[in-house]
Amino acid sequence: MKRALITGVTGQDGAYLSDLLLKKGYEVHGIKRRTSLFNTDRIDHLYEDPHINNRHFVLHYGDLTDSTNLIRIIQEVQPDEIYNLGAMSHVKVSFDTPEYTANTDAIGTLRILEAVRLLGLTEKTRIYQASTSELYGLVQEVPQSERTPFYPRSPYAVAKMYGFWITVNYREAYNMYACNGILFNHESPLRGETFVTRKITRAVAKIALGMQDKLWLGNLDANRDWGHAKDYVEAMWLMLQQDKAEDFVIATGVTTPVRDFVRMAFAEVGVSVEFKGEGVEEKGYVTATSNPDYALAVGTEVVAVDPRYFRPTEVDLLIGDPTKANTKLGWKPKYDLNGLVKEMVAADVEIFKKEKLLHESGYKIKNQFE
Ligand code: NDP
Ligand code: GDR
Repeated sequence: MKRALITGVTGQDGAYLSDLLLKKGYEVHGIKRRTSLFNTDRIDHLYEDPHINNRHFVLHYGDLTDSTNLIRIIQEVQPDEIYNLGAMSHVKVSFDTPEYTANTDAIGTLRILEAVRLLGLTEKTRIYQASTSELYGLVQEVPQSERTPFYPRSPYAVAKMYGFWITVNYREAYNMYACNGILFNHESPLRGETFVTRKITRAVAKIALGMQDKLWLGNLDANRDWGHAKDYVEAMWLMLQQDKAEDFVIATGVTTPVRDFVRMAFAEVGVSVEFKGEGVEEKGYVTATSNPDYALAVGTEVVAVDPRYFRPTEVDLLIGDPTKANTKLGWKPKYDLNGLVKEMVAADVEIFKKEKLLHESGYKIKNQFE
């Protein structure tokens, strides 16, 4: 039985990857942080009682900023594969916490590689590093491939650039099986609530159900190559099953502006939205509704721009070229953007329908101590 260790197991990708590896018969170990509230919502369905023998899913407390702890866990687990998914992963927040972001995302990657080297596991343990399309930053060429030069545009991307190159360096210097997946944006119903797609699908559900008036967004002109996280964790696994460690771009090859994602999400609840105005004055209005369950008045303003969500330096256009992954890994995404939006909106409508029902039955969801 193969043993995998996942950092960032409580995150979106950690949850989908754990699921995938368990289905493939792996013993999966995950590193989770100690937090004052439970942070295991996404993986609770995989939990196994610690009192049973031969568990297939084991969690360890740890943090990418603590070398001693990483060394101890890696020594204990002796993993065949490490997936380094843990990170301060929010681009906008990285401008507020640049030093912490560098410590976790850049030096954290070094700590993993160095632990494997110090423990003499370089021949046994294969390493996947979660690199990102944010490395491309200021547009140098489109579509972006493994050969496109990097120009990072945030403390997050600069930290991830160190992670990328230190992974390449350990591969070359110590002959380790270590590789980078340069993954473009990937989303799902498990996506963190402050990333733009999930922020949109949650707001669309709440607006349709009469629980929110308006969605405030930042840059509507940004273009992203959005895929489904389920497809992308499959690519991570494939990258560690090859004869030789290499770096791969994982993307759909289709790019879409944030504004169109908003339209597509509203369309899922039968609401047509059109945008008028420019820059911070741009607004989205309801132009028609086709589902009587979600009747909003034509002309209602449902989207507006708040410059608070602008970034000091932005990444305007991402569109990936996944040819190498298609040909060498045989990887092709199963989801398209329509399928992704449909699944995300449906999941959020379910969540807020339940919340609304509880509220209408007299249960207080928030402010329970008022
Ligand atoms: P999430 O933000 O959903 O998850 C991040 C995970 O990292 C969480 O489990 C989080 O723990 C953990 N974490 C944060 N800080 C630390 C730390 N100091 N020590 C240990 N763990 C920590 O990210 P995703 O699942 O979306 O992304 C996975 C990885 O892939 C990240 O490295 C991200 O930067 C990268 N990436 C993501 C892309 C995407 O579109 N999703 C695209 C390209 C790259 P907690 O739950 O406690 O917060
Ligand atoms: P990104 O994802 O920065 O690409 O990083 P995010 O969803 O945060 O932003 C995408 C684009 O949407 C614009 N935007 C907004 N973004 C947020 N979060 N909130 C808003 O209100 C809003 N309005 C407009 C942003 O300016 C941006 O252009 C994600 C993360 O998962 C990274 O960890 C990962 O490396 C990259 O994807 C690939």
